[in-house]
Amino acid sequence: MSSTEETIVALATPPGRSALGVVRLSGPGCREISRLLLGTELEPRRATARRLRRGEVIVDRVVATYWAGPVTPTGEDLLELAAHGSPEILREIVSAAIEAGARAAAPGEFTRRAYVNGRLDLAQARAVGDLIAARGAAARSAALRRLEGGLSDALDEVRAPILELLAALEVRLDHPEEDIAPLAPSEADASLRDASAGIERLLAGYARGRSRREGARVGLFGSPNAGKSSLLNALLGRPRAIVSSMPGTTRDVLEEQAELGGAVVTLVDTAGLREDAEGGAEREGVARAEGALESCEVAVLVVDSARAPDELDDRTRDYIAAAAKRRGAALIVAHNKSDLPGARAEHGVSCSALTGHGLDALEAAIAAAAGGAAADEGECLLDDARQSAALARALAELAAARAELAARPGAWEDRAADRLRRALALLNEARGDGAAEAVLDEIFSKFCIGK
Ligand SMILES: Nc1nc2c(ncn2[C@@H]2O[C@H](COP(=O)(O)OP(=O)(O)OP(=O)(O)O)[C@@H](O)[C@H]2O)c(=O)[nH]1
Ligand SMILES: [Mg+2]
Repeated sequence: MSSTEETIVALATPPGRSALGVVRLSGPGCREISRLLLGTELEPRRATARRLRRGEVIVDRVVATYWAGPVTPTGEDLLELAAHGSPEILREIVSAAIEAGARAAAPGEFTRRAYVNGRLDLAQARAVGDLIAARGAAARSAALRRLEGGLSDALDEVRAPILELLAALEVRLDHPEEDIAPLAPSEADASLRDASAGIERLLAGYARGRSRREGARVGLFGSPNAGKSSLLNALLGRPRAIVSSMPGTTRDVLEEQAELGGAVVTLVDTAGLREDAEGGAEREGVARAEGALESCEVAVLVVDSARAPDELDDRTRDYIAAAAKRRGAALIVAHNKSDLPGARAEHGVSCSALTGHGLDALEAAIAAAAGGAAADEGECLLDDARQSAALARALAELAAARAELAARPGAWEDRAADRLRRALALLNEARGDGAAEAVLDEIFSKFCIGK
């Protein structure tokens, strides 16, 4: 679909009224089209203010910049027209460009051309989409790191020992007459271990990467009236959930996305847990809260710190703590209502949904548990299911190669080389080299037009 013979055009800024709007063109026709629309030759890389015409009609006064390919973001000639941000003007400019020989770009086509022309690899191209879609500072910086090639570099690092080992094997297999000394199995094993460890590190970052993008689920649990809904509202900064002094107010599970301490999370408010829940709706609410506990990465146990816990509170606390432990979820205890006289806080965070006291600390504790902590800033992240599946299969191939080595130390080269070739192909697949057209279509169709 993306014949690079064609010049494409699209609005690069969001539709609607704004101070400026940018129309972007990429392809071999940029120079000619700029001459037709602006009546002049543009000097490359120099922003020039000109009147833009559609036929005889002046559409707007624009700032036009032309870049000559191939050292441009798309790898082709590129033309950017910054106009006044009126939808009518911008539509006119796109129409004028089409009349002058461009065609409307498909979603993601600019980025796709960058990929086809070797300006970005597929991991980077995906990162462009992620960067634009990213909510929260952590997701943004992870996407930016991938755009800068962090993941590609990490994959190169993993590939290096495999390539080296394969080359050493192949020269021996292809030239048996040369009488080269056989490879020491222990050395080969060390290379394989190296590469495997690198892949394992990338895979370990996957779960965290995904929760960064989609947001970890953070559930608020506890006894009725502890202030779960009040805390949800306080963390969101708006009255999303109904709050009342009646225990058993919240009946359903309520979910809202929020950005806490740089991490995107999905906050989940639940019904207060109690065994003697009255009536169908409240019992159903308790059942749903228990269900929500099964899907959260972080459980916040909210307790009313101004009230001495009774036996039911203790059982609720134990139940939540046990469920969190069983699932490997982080547990944070929020001692709410710290503003009330007699409020006590043992281990955990002391806070008040009412006054806002301690909410910063609670946010920070949630963000750290949700994996958005600044501690792992430098880590390269893998957050795509397809890439992680390819890496997992590559890891299995390396394990199989090591098994060959262990099983037949005298005659392992041939079969191990086969495994290594497959592992390399899978690593290339993770990187997106030679991705099938259908895969590209799927990836780029998720982009908006103009990207
Ligand atoms: N003084 C004080 N009151 C609070 C605080 N947080 C909540 N409350 C009050 O406690 C009562 C219960 O609050 P909710 O947020 O509805 O409690 P909940 O845990 O969602 O209750 P259920 O949905 O019934 O399980 C309300 O009257 C709130 O105004 C707080 O930090 N300080
Ligand atoms: Mg509630």
